[in-house]
Amino acid sequence: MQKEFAQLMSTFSMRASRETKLRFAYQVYDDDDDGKISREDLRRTMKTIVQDNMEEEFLEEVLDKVRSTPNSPPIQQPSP
Ligand SMILES: [Ca+2]
Repeated sequence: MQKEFAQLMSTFSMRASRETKLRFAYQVYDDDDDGKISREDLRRTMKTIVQDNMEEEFLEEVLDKVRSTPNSPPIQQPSP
C-alpha cells in the first residue's frame, strides 16, 4: 500500500515524465479501459468527484469546455 501511494505521488513530481503523467491520467479517467478518454468517461469521473453537488446542466457545460480546450485528450462522442 505504501509503495502504491509513493508511486501515485511520484506522478505529480516535476521529474515525472510526460508518459508517466499521461499513463496516470488514463488510469483515472479511462473508466471503461478502452484506451480513450470519452465524454462518458469524463462524466463518470466527474460524477464520482462532485456526486450530487453539481447541476446536470453545469456538468454538461464543463464537459463542452473540456472538449474545446487545445491540447486536451481526444474526446470520443458516446454512441447514440
Ligand atoms: Ca474510455
